[in-house]
This record gives sequence, structure tokens and C-alpha cells, in this order.
Amino acid sequence: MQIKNTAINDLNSGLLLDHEENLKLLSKKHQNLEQIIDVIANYNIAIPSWALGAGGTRFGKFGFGGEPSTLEQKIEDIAVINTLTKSANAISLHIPWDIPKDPEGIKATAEKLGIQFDAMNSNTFQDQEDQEYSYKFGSLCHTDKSVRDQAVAHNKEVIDYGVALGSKSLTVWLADGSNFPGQLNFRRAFENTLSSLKEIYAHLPSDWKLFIEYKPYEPNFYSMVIQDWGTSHMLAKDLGEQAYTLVDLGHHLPNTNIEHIVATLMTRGMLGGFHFNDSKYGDDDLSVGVIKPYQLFLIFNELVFGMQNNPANNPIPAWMIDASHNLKDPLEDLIQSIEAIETAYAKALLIDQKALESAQLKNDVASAQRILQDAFNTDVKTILAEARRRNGGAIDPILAYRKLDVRNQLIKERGMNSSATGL
Ligand code: AOS
Ligand code: ZN
Ligand code: ZN
Ligand code: ZN
Repeated sequence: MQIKNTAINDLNSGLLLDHEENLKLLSKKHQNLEQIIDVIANYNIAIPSWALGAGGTRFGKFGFGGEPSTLEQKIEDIAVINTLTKSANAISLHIPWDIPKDPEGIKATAEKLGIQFDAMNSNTFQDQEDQEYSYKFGSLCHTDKSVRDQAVAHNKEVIDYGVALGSKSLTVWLADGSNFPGQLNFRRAFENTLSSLKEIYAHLPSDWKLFIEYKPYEPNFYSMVIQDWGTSHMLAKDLGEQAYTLVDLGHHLPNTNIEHIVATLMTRGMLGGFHFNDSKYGDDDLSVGVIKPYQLFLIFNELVFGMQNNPANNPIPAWMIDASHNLKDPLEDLIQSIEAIETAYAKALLIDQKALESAQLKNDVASAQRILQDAFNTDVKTILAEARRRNGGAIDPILAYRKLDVRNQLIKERGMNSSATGL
């Protein structure tokens, strides 16, 4: 299924008059509006290949019609999102769920649809049918060298697939840890993980980055080998310049000050990747912005400041949505997530940084709060719409998705019972 540009133009034309009026009002109020529209228009977030089908919980999964069952179809779905939003021009693959049997062919398909290959993801948290050793008691941290070797070899293989596709980074997320006190020697597990990661790092092409994701608990409920940003940072530092920490918003204990972590990592140029989602209790993987939009805005405030004041040369982080879609149409959910991310970004760009700095230097707390809240309370829908429109996207992407009846078209093409690989 491919959406024609003319269809989007037709839908936009009905909304244009109102949109232009709103834009005029906004540009009267904000002098830097053009710059903000520009930044948003050039912003893209990668979509993980496993987010395109129905997600589930450990209790069950309720399918969606028209789910993509091949890598080609996953890329097609992302192209649909990208055509509407002009903000999702990359896919993040997961091996072995998305082994490209014909890398050249897949690359050509993606290129034709304007989709690039973002970070590759390895999987040593599940046992695959043909593998010799089990990851039941860990992978890169395992007590048995043969298991570690197998996990290292898998990660090297993932890098090789990525090279064939034109990806430039590998994300390692480990489920390794322990469920019961006494099960694992923390220090031995850490050292084993570090030496396994060193082998993987040695296989990294010189223009690649390695992202190390952390998580405090789940699937292990007593300890996780890479439990927090400090552990990830230590590992990355020991590996070398191509290794970075990856922040996943859901991977923090409740009420953790994530914006502070972001700022600290960027001070040292160590924030390499970012997984967006939202959470109420744990790693809930809810749609971005549904629970704590103000926190997301404060995080973007640090990201904007970090990118504008960057003596440690923090790279532009690799942005990805890492959420689960167990009730909504996954494509609608991803469009909503993109909107939430860009909303927070645009609002953070509206912050008067000079005024904020002067309030901070004078310890004028009330003014500092007001400056942030003025930006947060500004309606930026029109900014997002204008950024999309200028790129040929939809003024209202969800409305367009529904008017174009995308889901039913996909069901017609793929059937009611197709299912996507993933969690
Ligand atoms: C797991 O909790 C992490 O968020 C991973 O980034 C990701 O969801 C997983 O690798 C999916 O395969
Ligand atoms: Zn993640
Ligand atoms: Zn997660
Ligand atoms: Zn999550």
C-alpha cells in the first residue's frame, strides 16, 4: 500500500485556510517561528520493526488485521507513516526477527520508499530454535564461556547484516541478571559482560557506534547486570570512543529525574541513543506523551540545550520509538507518538534560553519556572502541521490515515490473520 502525494494534497486543501490563519497568529507572537518550523521539518525518528504489529502483554496478544509479516511489508508500513508525517524516514531492525535474506533487494526496496536503516538490535534474550546454548542464565554475562562466545558471535553477525544494509550502529540491550539473591556474583557478571562487549566492539566498523541500553529490572526481578546509566557509562568508557549510553524513557524507577540524567550524559558527550515511550508504573511501553508530557518537555529542554551548547561533542542521538501497541492500530499509535515527541521538541525550542539563563544566574526561581511554563503552555500543533506541509506531508496525519482508509486497504492486501514477528 502506497499513499499518493495527490491524495495528501487533496486532503490538505480542505484544511489550508484555517491552518494559514493560525500560522499568521503564531508568527506574530514568536520571532523565531521559522527556525523552529525548520528544525521540526528536518527531524526524524526511527521506527522499530517490531512496533508495526499488535503488541501484547505476557498474558496475551490480540491480533490486528493487515499486520506486516515480511520485512518488505514492515518497510512499506513505515513508508506510510513517513508519507503522512514526514518524520519517520528510518527503520530499526531486530535480528533474528528481521533477517534480510536478500540484503541488496531489501536495501533497494527501502531506498525506493525513502527509508533508511537506523540502529540494528541484537537479541540474546530469547533462545532461537537452531542455537546450541541457552540464554536462560544470561548471555554476555554468562558463567560459561561457550554461551558468551555464542552471544558475541550473534552480535557480530548483527553488525554484518547492518553493514550490508547501510546501518551505522548497534544497540545492545541485555536481559542478563538474576532473579534471586545469591544467584549471581555481581562483579563476575560485570567483568564477563565487559569482556564480551570488548569482543563485539572490536568487530565494529570504524564509522559505527555502539549503544548500551540499561534497565533496572525486568525480565530479571532481583538484579540486572546493566541496571542504570552509571553502569552503561562505565562500560562505554571502557570500550572506547565509539561506545555510548542509550536512554530508554521506560527504563527508570518511578520518579527518576530523567532530564537530569540526559543533561549529565551530554556534558560528557556520552548520550548516543534514545528510546521514546511513556510509563505509569514501570517499563509499560505506553504511547509517548500520554502520562507525563511535562517530563518529556523538560527532557527536550535538556536535549535542546545540550545540542546548542556542546563542547564535549555529543553526537545527535539516534532517536527511536520503543513502545508497544496492544489496543490501538499500531500505525495510528506511532503517528500519535511522533506528534507527542515533536510537540515536546517544538515547545522546548520555544523556551527563551537567554531569559532562562539570566533568571538562573539571578536565582530568580519564579521567573525560571514561568519561562518554562510559558513555552510548555503554547499550542504548537500549527508548527508541527506547517513542518509536515512544507515537506509534502499531511496537515492532520491521523485524519488523513482514516480518510484514506489505510487499515482496511492493508487488511485487503494481507488478510485478517497476518501477524508480525516481535514481542
Ligand atoms: C527492552 O526492554 C528494551 O527496551 C529494548 O530496547 C527493546 O524493547 C527490545 O530490544 C525489543 O526487542
Ligand atoms: Zn528500549
Ligand atoms: Zn524496554
Ligand atoms: Zn519500554
